Amino acid sequence: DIEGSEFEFFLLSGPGSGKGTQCPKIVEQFGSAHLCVGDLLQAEIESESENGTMIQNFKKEGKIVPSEITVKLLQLAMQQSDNKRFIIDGFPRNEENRTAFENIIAMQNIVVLYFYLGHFVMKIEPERVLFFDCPEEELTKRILNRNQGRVDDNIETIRKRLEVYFESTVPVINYYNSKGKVQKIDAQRSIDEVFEDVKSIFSELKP
Ligand code: UP5
Repeated sequence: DIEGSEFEFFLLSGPGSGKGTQCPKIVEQFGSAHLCVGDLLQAEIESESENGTMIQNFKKEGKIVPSEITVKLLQLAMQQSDNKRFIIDGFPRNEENRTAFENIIAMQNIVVLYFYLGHFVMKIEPERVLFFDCPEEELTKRILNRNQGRVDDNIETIRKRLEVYFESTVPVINYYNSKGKVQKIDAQRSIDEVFEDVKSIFSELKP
């Protein structure tokens, strides 16, 4: 349920940094809802919806799908969930995504109006942003080793995805960093070691 959600975590980092690997572990231990926008888009492709072909082409090119599509899918997934804790994986990927998402959350809040410590609070920003820090060569190596037949897991598309990441997503991470929201995790370690750090961040939150 999008109204009165307790927290949203954004997971923002390079392609292949381990977002999709860590999320199921977080869900298992902390019971949040994992919303991977890449998976929501893939479901659209597979359901052969009217936007499916266009989304597939963006993905093949490593480009960012227009916000009007991703925000709508995200909003629907949040509304359909019974959970009030969301981990949003791989989004917002550029400034346009960020402002489009903030606008829908702000609109919801105008309806709900949070009353907190005597002030009306518009909670339009995520509680925190997790950033998995990992060098480019390691990202490329991991994606090339994944071998799951993804249309974007080839060297040519990986280069484009990395370019888009540095050009468009890193500024979003920097924006949240300037607001003190970002928690950086060294992701060039084993899956279990990374999860130990993730766990300690989630353990600080109220149950
Ligand atoms: N692996 C994971 N952790 C490891 C570790 N610690 N040590 C060694 N190996 C590790 O991991 C990648 C691989 O590395 C796996 O084989 C894993 O076993 C291993 P994974 O957990 O899958 O990494 P992740 O960060 O999730 O990588 P992914 O490639 O899925 O990230 P992307 O951000 O590129 O993918 P996403 O699905 O979010 O997006 C795909 C495309 O969809 C985008 O390029 C874009 O075209 C589109 N999109 C949008 O347009 N808008 C959006 O908002 C979202 C997506």
